[in-house]
Amino acid sequence: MHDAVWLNANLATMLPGAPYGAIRDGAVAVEGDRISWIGSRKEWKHRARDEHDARGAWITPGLVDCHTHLVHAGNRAREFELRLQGASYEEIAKAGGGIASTVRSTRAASEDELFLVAKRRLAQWIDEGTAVIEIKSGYGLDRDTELKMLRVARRLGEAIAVKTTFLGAHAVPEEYQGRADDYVEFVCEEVLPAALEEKLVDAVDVFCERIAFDVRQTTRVLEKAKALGLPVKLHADQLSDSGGAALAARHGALSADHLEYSNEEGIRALQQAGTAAVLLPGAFYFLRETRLPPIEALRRNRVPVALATDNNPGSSPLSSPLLAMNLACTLFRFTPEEALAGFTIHGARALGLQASHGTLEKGKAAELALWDVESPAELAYAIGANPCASVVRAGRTRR
Ligand code: DI6
Ligand code: FE
Repeated sequence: MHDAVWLNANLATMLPGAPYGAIRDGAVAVEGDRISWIGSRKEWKHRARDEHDARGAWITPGLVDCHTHLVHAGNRAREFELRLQGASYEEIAKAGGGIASTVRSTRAASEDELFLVAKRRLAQWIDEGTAVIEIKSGYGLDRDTELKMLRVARRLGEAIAVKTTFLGAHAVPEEYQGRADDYVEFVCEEVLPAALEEKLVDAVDVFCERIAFDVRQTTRVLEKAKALGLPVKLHADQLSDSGGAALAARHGALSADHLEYSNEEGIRALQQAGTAAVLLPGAFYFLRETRLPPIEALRRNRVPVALATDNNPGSSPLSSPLLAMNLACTLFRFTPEEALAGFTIHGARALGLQASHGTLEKGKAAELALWDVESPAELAYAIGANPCASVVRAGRTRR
């Protein structure tokens, strides 16, 4: 006896084979928090305590947003205005705005204030069928604020599954100006160990970029993370080619993110290391980038390509996974199927969750999104619509 079954549904399993791994007129059953049966309706000869009529909806795995800076205080609308008057993102950062300005707001906010704004923001992900969200630190840049951000991220785990990423090496804070190496030591020897001790860290990330940390400094943080037994990720080649993709691959990173300026060698290295690429069309759009990520090379080398919102106040104030899918199609020429794969099977892979999330398969987490659409391409097609009809979390209908 299964706990519940959804009948009269089309299933986008996202498994390779058919487009979207589709099973038309399918059935999916759950027991506890796992998928216990999936297949074609005709073969469903079992019983379940709850029978749901999905009314022809498409069911996908709950979405996975594998790269966000969701926990932060304040906003940067003023910088948006300045950029519209001609200032560049890098100029604003160098003049003490940018990340530093969000650091000031985030340090000033109490943990409860930070939790409330983040929770309000998070509602949109839940409404759009998200099952897992990754949340980075990196707007504290001191011990207490980094820990505060990570605690807030953990608390948000009541509403949705959260993976935390320590991004202490996001920028050099004002008090360490001109002493970037000392800051890197502080991050490695004080902040990261303290965060780990409170069990606040699932992975470690570094902003490897000419306005942030160079390859040597990045390597120091990645090696420390590995010595502590933590998986790593990397902000790589967003604004310039600093060999970030190859560096991520060399360290066996879960993912290398952004990649606008990555070269083919770096892409091949990702493939060989099994590192996922994460593309962030929100940042590309909002910064009006013109250099496209190497999408053909990623396809040719069969690198799993995840998509994410990169939600952050400076380069991607985007709070919609669905809109990110649309942007990937219009700006990067993704197919709608690639876009959905980016937020399911490949997004899960970028967080090391491929065994439990990202596809509809027996034994995987019972995290489902039901969509009022006639075809799954509609998810990436519409601009600003939300056809999510309901969400199943840990086997139970939550929305
Ligand atoms: N890359 C980005 O695009 C964001 N962080 C990063 O490492 C920008 C963060 C910000 O401007 O606040
Ligand atoms: Fe980012």
